[in-house]
Amino acid sequence: MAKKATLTKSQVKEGVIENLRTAYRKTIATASNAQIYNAVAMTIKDAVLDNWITTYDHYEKAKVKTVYYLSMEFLMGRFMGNAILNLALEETVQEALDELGIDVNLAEESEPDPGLGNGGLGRLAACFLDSLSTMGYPAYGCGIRYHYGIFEQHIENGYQVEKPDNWLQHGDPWSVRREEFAREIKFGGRVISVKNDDGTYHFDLEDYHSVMAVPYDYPVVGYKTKTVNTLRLWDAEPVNRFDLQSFNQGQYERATQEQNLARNLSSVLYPADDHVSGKELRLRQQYFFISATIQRAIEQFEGRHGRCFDKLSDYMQFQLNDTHPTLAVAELMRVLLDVYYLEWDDAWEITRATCAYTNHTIMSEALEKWPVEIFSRLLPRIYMIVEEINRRFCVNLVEWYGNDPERIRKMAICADGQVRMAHLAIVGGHSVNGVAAIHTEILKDIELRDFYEIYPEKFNSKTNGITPRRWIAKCNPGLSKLVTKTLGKDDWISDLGQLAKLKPHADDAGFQESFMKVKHDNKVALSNYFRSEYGIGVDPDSIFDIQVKRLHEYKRQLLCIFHVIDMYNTIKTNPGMDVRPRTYMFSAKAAASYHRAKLIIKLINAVAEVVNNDPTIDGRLKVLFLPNYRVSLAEKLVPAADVSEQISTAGKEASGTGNMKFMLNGAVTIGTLDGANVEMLEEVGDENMFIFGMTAEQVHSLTVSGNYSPWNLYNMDFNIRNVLTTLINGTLDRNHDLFRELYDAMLNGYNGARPDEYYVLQDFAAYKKAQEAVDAAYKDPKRWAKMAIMNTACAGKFSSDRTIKEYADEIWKMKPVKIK
Ligand code: 26V
Repeated sequence: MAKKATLTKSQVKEGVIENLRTAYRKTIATASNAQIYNAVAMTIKDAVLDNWITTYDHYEKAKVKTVYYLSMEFLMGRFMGNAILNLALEETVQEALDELGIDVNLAEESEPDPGLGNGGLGRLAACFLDSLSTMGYPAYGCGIRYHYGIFEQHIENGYQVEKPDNWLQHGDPWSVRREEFAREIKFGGRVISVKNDDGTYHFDLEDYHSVMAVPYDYPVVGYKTKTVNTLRLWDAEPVNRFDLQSFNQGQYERATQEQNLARNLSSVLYPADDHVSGKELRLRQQYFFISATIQRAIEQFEGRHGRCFDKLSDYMQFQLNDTHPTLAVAELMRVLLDVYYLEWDDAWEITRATCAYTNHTIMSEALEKWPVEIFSRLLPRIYMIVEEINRRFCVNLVEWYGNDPERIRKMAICADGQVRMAHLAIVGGHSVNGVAAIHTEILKDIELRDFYEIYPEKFNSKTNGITPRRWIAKCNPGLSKLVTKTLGKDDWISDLGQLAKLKPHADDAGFQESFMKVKHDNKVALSNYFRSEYGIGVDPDSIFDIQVKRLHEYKRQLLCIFHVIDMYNTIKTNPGMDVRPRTYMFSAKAAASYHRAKLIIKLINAVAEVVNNDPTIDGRLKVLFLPNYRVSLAEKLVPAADVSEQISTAGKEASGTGNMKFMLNGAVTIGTLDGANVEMLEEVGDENMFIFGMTAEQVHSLTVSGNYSPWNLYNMDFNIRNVLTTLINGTLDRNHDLFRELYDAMLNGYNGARPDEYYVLQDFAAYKKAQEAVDAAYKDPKRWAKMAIMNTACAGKFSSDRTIKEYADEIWKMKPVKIK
């Protein structure tokens, strides 16, 4: 069909009918929902293609500086609704589909939710891409086209059960396969030196195995702009599919081996974000997408600028999303040394000026370290380069500090039989950033202190953000309409600071009423969804209290469920108690191998079972565990929340981004002084947020002192004792022993861990008090409405547009580019 930058209603209609006909041999009457979705998606993608091409023609001609956001994870969420919003086609598509008798919602709900990430880190990458395009920064997101994303979570008998997520099953209408950019990626083998014409040498590999990396490009459409950037996901294919000869020459075994290598490589996302397992396949995945990305980027540079590699960093920046893409440092060195024959010192200077590293966690279990044995066998040339980087770095350390073996062992890139990726990323780049102010301070003061001492100029902070397109405009049309009506225009969607203009309306009775009506409508919509999806009813007049995020001990889902148990106990002994009815909603995936996290899921379900079926509770408490937390579920929950639970042990949550989504949508936060909560408090003020618990400093000194004794709390605090007893007295399970592990973990420590490592009991009393304050505030509708409005009004800082501008100004030194 005709390709135009924007679509008319009749073009949408024709496109859908035509795509159904040509792709599926179907009509609207006979097509399945998935087919209809695909046909609509293809129509919308068609409308994007011209701008996509124009954008890259312009980038090529103007030789623009480009950022490569390198990430193992992109948790994009559904494409279609977002593309329709950003193209300003909502009404057109709605009307066209209405006239065709297609339900837009049904079409949108038929899109699989691509779960190519674990949690915050992957979702942040997706929000960043939206902001990059919206603000006009030339950018690529580069990652892996996993055939299976994060597992689908089912709950069976209260337990998490993982099922494969076959998101590509019905096709992939947003991607364009770019076979012309396929590149060979080499693993294993032996390093050999090869004589150059001028008598010098360079290194190469022989007897290696290889796979082809084939890029699939996905459009990233800017909001109401012409810019369309690219998310480039690399898929692995066997080399012999391109080179049938090796097959014919009887190298059957080798060919099958390489088939398998390819099949495994891009098959599945590693579904754990809590610890590193040192699995070889993950290292393979990392080198696979990094080598492909770097090879292609350097070729593109050469095409535009020739071999003036001393200017490389003026034209491209590689942002490393955590340590997962850190091989970029060594791979860029390899290409400059072995392909273009640069001198080490020149290559090193260029590499350091081009790479920048973002740290997303201070949980030491999640720091990536690779056994030298695996690393050197799988990537022998890369390992040589890393060793040389390490050797030179250690020589520098001796120059700076004298011969101090302990310091060298602590700071080296290779030590104790391991390659430490964070050290490589810090040494091999020009920037190290944390993702919220408090997080960066902890990195500088504690976690990365030694490195801060030698490279203070590299350290900087970039508080995370979320894209207002998906996280209010798309997911909360009611609130968006109200904001637009109140501010007169809708340009706040790409200039979120303007929400501050709502502040004067926070006391206005009329505005309060409209605002709370939107919230109530969203709660009703969510209740209806629960009824149709799970067959459960919830009271939209109850407080919607929501904790959704990965399941981790440090995030303290336990604290929240302990409070529910405490409320339950309290109402049971005090049946006339006057509390606002509350619906507690949890949703969280646990890493498949994280036993404790899975037990906590079982506990939440066990509490739900008891509380929801106890007639004395009489609707005052309700507990839901919503299976399969994912972006599209978050989009339904966030607009309906009254209370947002952000209750991690202070000092442990690097930033959090769910906290920002809830704030933006007018939920009030109950939270600790952790991550970005600290900055949310600065924006919204303590009269509009419920802050409780120990500070990061207090947590740190209590830990260092070794003086924490949960038994004292148990003995002194009746409520705590009662909660813990409930875990083992048969209330929650008949055999009494299911939750004894949690009981022991709290009081005695379990399997060598410290008792109550995350200070759930220590913060319990403060949390309970804060929850009482929540209850009291909710009883006063005007006060609550004002708080809710102020949260939305003060959320402007947390737009990822602001974050990206800071990265561009301070790290990448880039300017936006206008596409005409
Ligand atoms: C670590 C690992 C370890 C090895 C196995 C696979 C894997 C996958 C992911 C990770 C890193 C998890 C780090 C992460 O998601 N951090 C979150 O980043 C958010 C965005 O900056 C931030 O808001 C959250 O506070 C932080 O927990």
